[in-house]
Amino acid sequence: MNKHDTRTWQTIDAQHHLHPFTNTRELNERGVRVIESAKGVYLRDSEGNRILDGMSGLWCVAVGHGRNEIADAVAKQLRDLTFYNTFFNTTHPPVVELSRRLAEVTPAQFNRFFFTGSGSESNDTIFRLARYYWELEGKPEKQIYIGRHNGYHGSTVAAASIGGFGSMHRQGGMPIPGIVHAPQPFWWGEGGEMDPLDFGRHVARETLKLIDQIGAHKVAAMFAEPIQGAGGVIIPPATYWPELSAGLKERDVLLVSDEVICGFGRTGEWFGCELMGSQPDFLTMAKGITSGYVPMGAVAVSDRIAAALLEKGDEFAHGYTYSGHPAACAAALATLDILQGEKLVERVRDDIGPYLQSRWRALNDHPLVGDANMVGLIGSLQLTPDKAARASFPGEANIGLIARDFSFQNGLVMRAVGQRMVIAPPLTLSHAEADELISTVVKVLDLTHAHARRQGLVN
Ligand code: PXG
Repeated sequence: MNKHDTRTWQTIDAQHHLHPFTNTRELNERGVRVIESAKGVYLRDSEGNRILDGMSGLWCVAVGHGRNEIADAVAKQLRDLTFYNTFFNTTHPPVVELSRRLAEVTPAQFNRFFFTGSGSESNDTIFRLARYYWELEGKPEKQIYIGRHNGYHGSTVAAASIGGFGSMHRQGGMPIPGIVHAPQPFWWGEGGEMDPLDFGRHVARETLKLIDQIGAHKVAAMFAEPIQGAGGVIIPPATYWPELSAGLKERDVLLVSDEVICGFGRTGEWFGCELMGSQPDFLTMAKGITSGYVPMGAVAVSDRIAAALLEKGDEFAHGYTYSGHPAACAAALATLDILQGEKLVERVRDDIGPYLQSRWRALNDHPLVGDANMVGLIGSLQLTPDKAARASFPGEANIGLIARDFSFQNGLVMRAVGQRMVIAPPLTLSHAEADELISTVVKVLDLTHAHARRQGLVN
């Protein structure tokens, strides 16, 4: 590969690259940042800046960057068996081994796995599979899917439709028919005068009411993230999941727990549904499954669904060339070895999680912070000009983007989702790195506060 200076990379990128979730015209005017290498929790850009990767790439590099164990396992696999499909009466050792290992780490009801290339493909797979399941069960009228406003499930057609992002629905004729969106358990923004616990119960009941209005006999499944990630790390009140999951069970509506962000230790449990206490029928997996080293997704299929497919089903007419790609399986196996060998899930639950959480929650004392919350190593900061009133900044103030830019300039990747700052650092984060993260966030908040004062947005 060529070696260029920053300016040259930017020029060529501006000429030839169409970026995801980006206004490429605006980006080209601004000039893109070039990340050249990474090790552990640190990135290095083409200007030689060292940046703490507070977002694990894009919620995925759970075991940290540049681990030889994974790189070596992938290289060896590419030499031993570059590719073979898993369609026509064939399998290969890494996909067999990975299926067994996933059965060990997922909740007890999951013992069968379908492989994909991404989280989006996984959700599109479930979209087809859950309807097929109900056909096999003699209930073909169970066709409707429940998604949530401000939920994110990917960018393919079904996944984007189930997700609740208006910006996505406005382009390309989405959502497709057969999907109804339920409210989100976002107390800060939508809880009004209600106490958070009451609000959690209220949103769960509203969701169940919506299902009853449609008729539960017509509803196939509900898709939901245990904690909404891309929507701004919305950690639901403790009452939400128990109420919702019991109500879905009563109505025989399947639950899809989208674990693309929450899975593989992010919340301090293997899967977010375990922390929230729901009993899903499907798990959507991607990102952390390979720690982002190689693209891969998977669908965990519960025993109940698998039994119907195996006993009553015909060929499931669905599959991807790269379903169970050997190199991706090798990356996933090496990732599981690290997660288990270094007890990273337990470390998030008992050590680095509680440590970062207590320092993060202390940010509630900052005048700009309305709500600082974190579970495991996934957290959010709600920015506000007035905590008591739970007020928002005017949209045109772009306060989140201002804070995000201060963060990058000061050596920390922290994302902005509207007026929420979100963070999900690698699970390998050390205590010293956590201290550095927090002191940079304090600096970013001070800079953003000073900016807001200059703009007359706060007193
Ligand atoms: N489900 C969830 C919960 C996700 O977070 C997907 C599905 C789709 O996965 P793929 O692998 O198809 O991207 C995701 C992806 C953001 C952002 O801005 C988040 C994701 C993707 C892109 C941007 O936070 N999550």
